[in-house]
Amino acid sequence: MKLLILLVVIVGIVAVSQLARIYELTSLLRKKREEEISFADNKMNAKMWLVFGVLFFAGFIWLMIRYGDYQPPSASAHGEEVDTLMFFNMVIIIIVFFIVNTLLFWFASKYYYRKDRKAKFFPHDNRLELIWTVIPSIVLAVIIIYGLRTWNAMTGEAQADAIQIELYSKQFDWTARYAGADAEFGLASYNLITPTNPLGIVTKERMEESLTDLQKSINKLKGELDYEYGHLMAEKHDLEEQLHEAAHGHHGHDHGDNHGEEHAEEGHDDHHHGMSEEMKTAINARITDIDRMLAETDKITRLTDAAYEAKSEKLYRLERQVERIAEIDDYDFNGVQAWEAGKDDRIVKGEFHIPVGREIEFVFRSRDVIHSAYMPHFRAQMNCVPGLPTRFKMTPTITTDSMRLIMDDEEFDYVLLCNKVCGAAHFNMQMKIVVETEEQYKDWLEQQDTFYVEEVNQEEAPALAAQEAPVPVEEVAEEPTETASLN
Ligand SMILES: [Cu+2]
Repeated sequence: MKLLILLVVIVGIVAVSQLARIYELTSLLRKKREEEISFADNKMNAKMWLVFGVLFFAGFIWLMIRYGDYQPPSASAHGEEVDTLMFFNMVIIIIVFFIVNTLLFWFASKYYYRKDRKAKFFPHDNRLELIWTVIPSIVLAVIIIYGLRTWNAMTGEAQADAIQIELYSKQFDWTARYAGADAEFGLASYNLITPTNPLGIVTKERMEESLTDLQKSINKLKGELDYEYGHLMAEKHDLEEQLHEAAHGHHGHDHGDNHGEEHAEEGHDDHHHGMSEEMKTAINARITDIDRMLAETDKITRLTDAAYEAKSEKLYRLERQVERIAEIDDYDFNGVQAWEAGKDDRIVKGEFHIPVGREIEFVFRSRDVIHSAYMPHFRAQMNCVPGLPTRFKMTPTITTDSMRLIMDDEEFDYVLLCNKVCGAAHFNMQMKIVVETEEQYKDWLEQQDTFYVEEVNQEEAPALAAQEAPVPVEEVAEEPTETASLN
């Protein structure tokens, strides 16, 4: 079908161009040059400019009336300000739009070509330059200052009693976390992510488990690198050369005793004329070691330079992870250790609830790529960046039930969307938001499991594990998000 349409279009273009060519050729016969346009033609064009201009404005006005009010009412305290800011900007843009386009159509129509008229040469005018530089500068400054003030008010510090909610994004869903009674989120580390602990919240058990796993991988890699045939042979060769050179240097020493003594006084003897006996013993011991290792044929690996490089890099990263986890050990929240703060955190998927009229402080994190948390009804949007927690505060002002009445839609629900094209299932990355009274909210929150129960009961709760696509720990941990460990 598409092919057919394409074919029709191509045939159409060919036909029109052929017609134009024929017209050109016949104009020769008619003794009239094709580019000679008559006064009547010009006059006609001038009129069409006006007609088109009027239709253009009419179309614009119709669109504004039909679709101008495209947003549902704002459901957050700061939303009103965002809408006012938007309205202010639109008014300025529309005024300029009408002025510029009126002049464009009107001038094009008025000054159509006439044989007896010559264009005026008007290269420069300081006053004009001044006017169209200064006025836009002032208008832009007003827009920017007004916008910045609104933005600063929206993103400023949250009140001390604001409810803390973390929105955690990954391809392709959202997880919400409530800080619990201590109003502190438990520390999370991407090194500790498992299918049952998708946010990587720190627990003592998980840390130990992770360290054991890491140590196993590290030992395996170290073995492969230590027993690499090419490197062992190169090292042996190098050591033998050193011994040989040392022997040679010692020989030369015999010929110049005085010279040697001078150097001995300066403490340079070893440096210049071979090595100490301990050094030789050490080198010989290493050579014996290498010979022994080379004999252990089952352990010997043979790696290309690239593979050796890649494995060394991997080893380095695993060792960094061990360091990072060790750092968590030292971390404390006002005297509470890292793995204690997370125990009362509540983790919810599918939908999350917030109370009307209370300030909510959102913290955003991302596991993989940049996502964008977008809550259109609350006029709220913030990027979720791997390794860089972001935040946003807002106060919902209309409950879901009230909004259903306002919208006259029984099915209406607030929604959290991803507003950054983040991959194949981006379109479906959403979470329902329920705004309700504080009592309803508290009841709902009470029913949500705390994180630690979840972790302990992980064998008894296969349903939760099944919800999450299993993420192999190593795969996630290998992502080069250097700053992602302690957020
Ligand atoms: Cu996304």
